[in-house]
Amino acid sequence: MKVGLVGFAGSGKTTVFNTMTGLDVPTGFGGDVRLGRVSVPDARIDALSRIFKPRKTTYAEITFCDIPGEHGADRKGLSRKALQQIRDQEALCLVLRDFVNPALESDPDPAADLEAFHTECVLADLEIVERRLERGKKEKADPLEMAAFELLRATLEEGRPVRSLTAEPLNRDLLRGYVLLTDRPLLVALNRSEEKAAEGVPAALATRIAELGAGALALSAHVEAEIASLEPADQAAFLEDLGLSEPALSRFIRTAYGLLDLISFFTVGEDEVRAWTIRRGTRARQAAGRIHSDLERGFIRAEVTPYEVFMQYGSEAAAKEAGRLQLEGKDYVVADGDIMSIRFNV
Ligand SMILES: Nc1nc2c(ncn2[C@@H]2O[C@H](COP(=O)(O)OP(=O)(O)OP(=O)(O)O)[C@@H](O)[C@H]2O)c(=O)[nH]1
Ligand SMILES: [Mg+2]
Repeated sequence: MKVGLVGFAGSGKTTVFNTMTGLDVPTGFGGDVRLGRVSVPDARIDALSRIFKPRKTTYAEITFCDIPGEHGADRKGLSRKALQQIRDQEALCLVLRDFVNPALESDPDPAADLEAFHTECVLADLEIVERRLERGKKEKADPLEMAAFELLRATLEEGRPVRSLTAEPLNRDLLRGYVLLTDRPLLVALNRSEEKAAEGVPAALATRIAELGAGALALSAHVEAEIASLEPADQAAFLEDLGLSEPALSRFIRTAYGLLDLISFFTVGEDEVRAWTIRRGTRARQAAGRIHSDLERGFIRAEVTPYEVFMQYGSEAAAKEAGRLQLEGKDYVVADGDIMSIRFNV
């Protein structure tokens, strides 16, 4: 599950990446593509951990990929290499610069950068779509597939992202094997100067981002880096001074996690309180397989206590007494926040 940090040179991607991962990749222009695993902050895991006082607490994780922006050119075009790096990602976080970067001549213009990035992605997708249509004509390809690609072409020619098409007009099964950038989930992070750290995304920009079917949030990478470097006790006071309730980074990571359609189920006990990552819609038996293949193979049933129910009764035993423990079979669709015990036999 890879989330790519993308955007133009000097927008603050590496600064965000370092702060999230605790790594120390050099900032400033260029560099290599870097991967870093990031814990997904989850207040539910914190609460469960306070109750069980386990030896180990494990959060869900996602991988972020820091992709260097391109330099040297005034034009905002993306090279083949950059496009390939971006295509490797399952979801995209576009970091827009909204601070004065002394190393860059141009003033910040996040709205223009958003349009430039979107246009690049539309053009890259159009190229793929047109090539498929052309080849399809020669091959007498499946008419349903060709109709889907015609729809893609019309959508892209209007400058609209493929992600704006719902499953009803567009059957994505027909697009297997094609990577369309404007169909990737997109989160736009407005990287603001320190003074504007607590201000949200300006209305006009927020509207445009919503139009593109993307999520939006504002942060100041410098401020986030500073927060991360403080002792936990000092963090709260610093956040309060800034008028923030939590680090924007926590929200950023959680939003990226949700963007991938990922949810967590939990296992609890004195040894470990742990979040496990699954795609929304995963059934109990496959979910058990995330923990161990034996649990999937020998699956008998899952004992499920939804997080809210657990907190209401204070323990699995009390929830069970109240008749709120769910006994579920292999086809049960696991919900976000389910606390699970798997019964199995191998
Ligand atoms: N004032 C201010 N400067 C920032 C902020 N975020 C990043 N910078 C600075 O901007 C410069 C570029 O930041 P990077 O994180 O390297 O940017 P990048 O997007 O990774 O750049 P490339 O990898 O070259 O595309 C560095 O000097 C950072 O210190 C911010 O929120 N405020
Ligand atoms: Mg960088």
